[in-house]
Amino acid sequence: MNFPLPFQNHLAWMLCFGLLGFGALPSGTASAATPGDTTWVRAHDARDLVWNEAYDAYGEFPDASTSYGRILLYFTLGCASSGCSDWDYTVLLSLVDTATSTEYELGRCITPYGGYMRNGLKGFNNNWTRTFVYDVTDFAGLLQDRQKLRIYYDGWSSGFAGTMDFAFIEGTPPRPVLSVSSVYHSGASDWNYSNSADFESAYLPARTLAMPVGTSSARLRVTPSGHGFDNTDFCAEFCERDYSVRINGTERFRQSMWREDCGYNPVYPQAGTWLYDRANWCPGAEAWTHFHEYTPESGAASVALDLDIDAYSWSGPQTPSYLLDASWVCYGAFNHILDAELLDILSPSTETEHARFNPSCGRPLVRIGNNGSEPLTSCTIAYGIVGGTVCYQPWSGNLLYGESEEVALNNISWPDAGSLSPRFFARVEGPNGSSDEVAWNNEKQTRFDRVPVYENSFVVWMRTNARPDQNAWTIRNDLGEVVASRTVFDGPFLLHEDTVYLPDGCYHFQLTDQAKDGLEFFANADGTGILRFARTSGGFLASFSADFGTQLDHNFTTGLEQGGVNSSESCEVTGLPDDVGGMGIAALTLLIYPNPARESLMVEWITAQPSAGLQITLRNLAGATVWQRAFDVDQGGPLRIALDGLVPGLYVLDAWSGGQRARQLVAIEY
Ligand SMILES: [Ca+2]
Ligand SMILES: [Ca+2]
Ligand SMILES: [Ca+2]
Repeated sequence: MNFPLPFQNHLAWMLCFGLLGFGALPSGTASAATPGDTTWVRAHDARDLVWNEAYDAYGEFPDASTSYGRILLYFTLGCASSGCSDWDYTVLLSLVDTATSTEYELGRCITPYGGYMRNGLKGFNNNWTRTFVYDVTDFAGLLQDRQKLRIYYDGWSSGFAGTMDFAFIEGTPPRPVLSVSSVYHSGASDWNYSNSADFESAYLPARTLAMPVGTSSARLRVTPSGHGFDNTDFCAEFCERDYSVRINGTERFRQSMWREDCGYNPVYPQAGTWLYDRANWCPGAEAWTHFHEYTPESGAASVALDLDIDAYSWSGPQTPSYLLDASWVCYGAFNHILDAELLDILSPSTETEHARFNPSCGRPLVRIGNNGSEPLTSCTIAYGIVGGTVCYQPWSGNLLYGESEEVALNNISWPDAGSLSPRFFARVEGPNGSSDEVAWNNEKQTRFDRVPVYENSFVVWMRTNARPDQNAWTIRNDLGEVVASRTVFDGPFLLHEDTVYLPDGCYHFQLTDQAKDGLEFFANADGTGILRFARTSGGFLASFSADFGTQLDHNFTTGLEQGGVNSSESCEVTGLPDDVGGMGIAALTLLIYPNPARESLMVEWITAQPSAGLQITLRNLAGATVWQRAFDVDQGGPLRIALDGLVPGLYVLDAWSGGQRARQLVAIEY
């Protein structure tokens, strides 16, 4: 069925798994009714989920009068008031449109083997929570006024708890939603796969989907998960299969229903087989939603769509089954041509999602994306510690609408991390050398923890288990260069003591396991290994969980606190716009006076005020930065640069604002 949505209220973000860091929130300050302002709505508040049933609550959502650029569902899973269950159960989150009795799935996650959380073992206790974030902007037309929100807990023993928080971020969406249709929806009913023909005719028949007048693009969002395994093919939980989608008779999309990162789950270790890869889910993690973009023929009023799971046969006591949800969303024309986004700060971060490689002292890692209709081919990423030196790094690539990319940034000036509660920020500027049409999604900030400090020389103290051939470790410096490693071990159940000497700096230790089952796992016969760092003088510096799955990552410094590390990279140099006036970089027209200058230098823009903040750097002719500062957009002009303490001579002034740059030689006199 098709439900027309009366309001242009949508943002389509094709995240590979619809997750954003909870702490990586937009950094804009709130004021009345401006883009980026966020309205929060809570629908379930630590609701105990203790039996296999639907838990309903009503959300009081904003009315249709305000436009939202994005709507996110933050679902926080925790232990029930009676404690966490031992088992991995499916949790389905949905909106129930009571007018049509249609249930729209908004997200799906699987509980962890929660005995560890309940019992206070392995670093967990009853206060454990994990927040999953789902982009539900496609359902904007339904998330209005009073609506029924459902948590279906597919578990048979107590229990877990769930909280639903919706964030409505004001703004104009990239393209308006014209309609959203539920195409396939199992809900919590297992769809049994006896054989392909029966399965397809019963659950996944071909559909004809109407498209409203004005549809210029559409997408299919599909969330599948496979369950059951007591059969010859271990299907559908432990067998990798594809689904394919035909539109008007032609196969347009093919997608594996598999997650191969369960052994790198940030919620670890757990009881049970937490590290086995599965059919699009992991215990304690979310089921991924796959997004398929489609451009219909101009004027087409409908499409014929058919989703099929690849045919297979099996035998044995347990029938494979699937939970599957698919929605079809039709959109009007794009609202923005150029809209880059800072999607996530992966490192430094305190997010559970990124806990495997944080805290960090090394290169920051961010994810940028394109929400505009024009491919994003370049931008500048400004970043650093809030209130400290601003670093700039140019990025180039080719991101189509909805695509994203991780970007490793050059090291930041960690001495700026000296404040009590430092925050890190990253911001995209100047997409394709031009102005960004949507400002609210350009910047995010994170809080972060310090890494531990070790002595310059210590011992990597590792006892192998029965399968040392699966393991190797490396230590890399902050440039990513391997400075110590062991890739071959002398034999099983042997202690290896490797003394390393590391000059003052930031380092990344990594231990890998090709079998993805760590140095200890209850469900194999490999016995138990041990990994510790030890002092050369005796005693241990650090101990690590042997039950780590795929890979163990650990960042640390030697000799200095994190805040004292001077990176061997310099972000100021990297970010200098040496190609001012070159291709793709618009000139920023500034008036810089007087020149020569004595006590101060004034900077004023000649034409329009810059749309992004203005950064100004002064370098001497040896290339050393002698003065640097970022100005807010609304600072107004002219800006005054005090020249106190600068020796007379020639200096290079560089100014950036978004994708616009200016450079001028200035002289300072006595
Ligand atoms: Ca089918
Ligand atoms: Ca933007
Ligand atoms: Ca192993």
